[in-house]
Amino acid sequence: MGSDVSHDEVARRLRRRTIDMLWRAQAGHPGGSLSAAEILTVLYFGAMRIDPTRPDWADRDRFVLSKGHAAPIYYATLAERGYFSPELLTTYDELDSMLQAHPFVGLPGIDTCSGSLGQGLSVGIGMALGARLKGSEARVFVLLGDGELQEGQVWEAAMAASSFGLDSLTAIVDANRLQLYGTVESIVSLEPLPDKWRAFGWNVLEVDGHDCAALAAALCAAAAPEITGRPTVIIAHTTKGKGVSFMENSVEWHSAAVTDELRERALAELVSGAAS
Ligand SMILES: Cc1ncc(C[n+]2csc(CCOP(=O)(O)OP(=O)(O)O)c2C)c(N)n1
Repeated sequence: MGSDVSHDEVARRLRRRTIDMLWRAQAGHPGGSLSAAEILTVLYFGAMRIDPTRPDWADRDRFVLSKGHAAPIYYATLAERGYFSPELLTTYDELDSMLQAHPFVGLPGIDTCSGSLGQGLSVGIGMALGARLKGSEARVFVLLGDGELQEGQVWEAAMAASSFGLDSLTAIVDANRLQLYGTVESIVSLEPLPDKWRAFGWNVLEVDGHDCAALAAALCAAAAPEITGRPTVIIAHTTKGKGVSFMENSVEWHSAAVTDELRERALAELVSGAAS
């Protein structure tokens, strides 16, 4: 990690910054931001080969936040990693801010726009093919929501990625079991999800998406030399709203405004680690 701060502590800081951004803006997506805290921490403070002082470095690893509505925790991660000042986070969702509700290129560290669900894996394929053409060893990581997997384009991309033998591509599914309207299972079932990815030619790993060591090990395994010619998907089992008790497993907190009182409660829990 390059510092003595633990991954868990970084994830907690990202959650606190996220709550503050959402409170200030009185808008945004808490649940799907909080579920991804450890995933982003392990990527940006361990797995990815990046240099925040050179965001345009040609051989950097690439990240695509396909579930673009989780922008707040993404911005918090980039700030925490040193791409820009954390002060900029106070402008989240303001008119003319670089930190819009969904990511767009222009902010240091962001390689692609996102927000329209279903498209990010296709973008990641393009990045991985581009790196291959240039002889670059850059790896590409794409974070998808499980509700997002209900978009057909994801499966077209999944088919293409294995057909192209893109072993430099890793998809991570933030499998928090909820989407906007309810449980993923009750709306359009994805099961058996690991078998589906396998049938599409992918190497499949499953982990507890809040266990930083397990996530780090899975990301390492995805890059192992024996995984040749196949992309890897990591199905990360997570809790929507993780870290704030009243947001956990709550579809109401997919998108909702954080009041002054709830901000205080959330921040207090994120100091003490009161939620499960
Ligand atoms: C193409 C498209 N349709 C609808 C939406 C609106 N939308 C935003 S978030 C969301 C639910 C996504 O669920 P999931 O992928 O599980 O995300 P998470 O639970 O991790 O927040 C929807 C339908 C969108 N952004 N893009």
